[in-house]
Amino acid sequence: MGTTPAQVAIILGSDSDWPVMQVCFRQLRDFGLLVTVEILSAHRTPDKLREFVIAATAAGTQVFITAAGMAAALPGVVAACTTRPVIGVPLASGALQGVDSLLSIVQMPPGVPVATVAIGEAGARNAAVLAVQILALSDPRLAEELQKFKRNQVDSVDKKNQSLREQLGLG
Ligand code: RP5
Repeated sequence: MGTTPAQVAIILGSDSDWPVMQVCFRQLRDFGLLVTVEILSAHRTPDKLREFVIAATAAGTQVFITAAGMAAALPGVVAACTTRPVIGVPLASGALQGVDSLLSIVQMPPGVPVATVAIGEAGARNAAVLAVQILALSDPRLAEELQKFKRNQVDSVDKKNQSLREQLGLG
């Protein structure tokens, strides 16, 4: 990490998670956030994972976004090592196509929450938006950007609605 700490740290269990999670990274960057990405595994590199989370928390990282597939211990371990909010993205790798990961991430014991989003790309995108919503509580610029984001979604659906109705001859 450089001298300015990342506001959001994305932690991936494996490089194989990146193709889905890059959408999360891009969405955070589009909101103008300082973001870092690390590949660290709860099972394969447990000591390094713990060291990173403790150091990033001390440096000022405000939200952790964690993504893993299969028996996904990563989000829970990160939540065990920090008091900052942790968002978990279940990924569809392995025979159970993400259901294993979803249950591993969402079923945290009381006192150690992980905000769990949908499996795969929808979850990756929502993890970024949720992180922005958390940070926007104390950042008026981000709060305004979120308003624009919502307005853009409304405009996009309006256009699709109009286009479909025209195709169907409904005016
Ligand atoms: C998890 O196991 C990773 O997050 C990944 O989704 C899955 C498979 O990892 P690789 O074998 O592709 O490294 O820990």
